[in-house]
Amino acid sequence: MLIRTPNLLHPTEAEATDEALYWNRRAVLAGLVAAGALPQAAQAQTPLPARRTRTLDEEPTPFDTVTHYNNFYEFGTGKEDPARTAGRLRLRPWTVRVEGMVAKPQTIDIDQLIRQFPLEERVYRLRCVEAWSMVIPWVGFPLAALLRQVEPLGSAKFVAFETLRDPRQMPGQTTAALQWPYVEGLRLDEAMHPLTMLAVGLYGRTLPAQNGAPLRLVVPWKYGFKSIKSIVRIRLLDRQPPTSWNLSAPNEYGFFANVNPDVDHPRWTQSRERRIGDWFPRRTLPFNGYGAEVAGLYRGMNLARYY
Ligand SMILES: Nc1nc2c(c(=O)[nH]1)N[C@H]1C(S)=C(S)[C@@H](COP(=O)(O)O)O[C@H]1N2
Ligand SMILES: [Mo]
Repeated sequence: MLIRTPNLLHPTEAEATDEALYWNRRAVLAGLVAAGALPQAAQAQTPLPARRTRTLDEEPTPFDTVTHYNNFYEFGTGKEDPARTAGRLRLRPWTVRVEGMVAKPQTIDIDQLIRQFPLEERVYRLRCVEAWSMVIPWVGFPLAALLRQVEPLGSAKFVAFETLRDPRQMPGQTTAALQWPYVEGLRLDEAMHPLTMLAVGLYGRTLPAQNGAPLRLVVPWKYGFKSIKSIVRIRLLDRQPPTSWNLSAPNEYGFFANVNPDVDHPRWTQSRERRIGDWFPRRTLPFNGYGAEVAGLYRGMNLARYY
């Protein structure tokens, strides 16, 4: 029996074989779903053709790790809980309401959304506030494309995001781990930045439930908790919205949450991180390595105060 240490070592040949078996199993599952033998929630991920527009000079984290080491408190606080329990999330039908200070509020069906914008594959680093990181090939489109479509009013200055709230599908919501629903927010200029994306897939396929299916935010220069999963509502506001981790521990998690090696978390350093799969830690980069593109958004701001 293979002793699995996927978080410490690069995948071995045995693990690669495991992955082939895994995909084979997914094909069997897809057949069962087609035959109506399984609920929708257990559906296999379907291919999502996308043009690669951004790559990284770093090895992507293996699919198996990306989908079995997750933070998704709606499905438990353990890293391996979401992979086991998120299958009960019903992914269809799914709509996203975009509203607030916009000229054209809209309720959009997820499949319409996927067809509407050209899909891109972008390989980004994801840096969790807990000082680990991964490299993930996301599939999605710029959030700006969706926001432009609803025509933000001049008064709109912030964007608020909300995850589904349904304790029957999300057992973690029967606990007080956080206030529910999970909420996040960005300044409008951050939301409109070309690096900010709405992801609908990873590794060339629709998102697994545990990674935030069917639609999640990805903001690569911020700590992972800003990248809210399973979004049902997007609101444009004139005021800074509350955000889940800031509500839970305001002295530990700020609204901006820009990756910053110079501002330590009160209980641990942010100057280093461990890439999942690596043995040795590496130095954390300002803005997670995206500073050349985004530092200008914060010119003149004291980033130790606005953490
Ligand atoms: N709704 C919701 N979104 C969430 C979270 C969560 O608990 N609930 N966790 C966040 C945190 S802390 C991180 S690091 C990333 C993890 O994304 P991943 O599991 O796809 O790597 O999701 C973020 N989005
Ligand atoms: Mo995180």
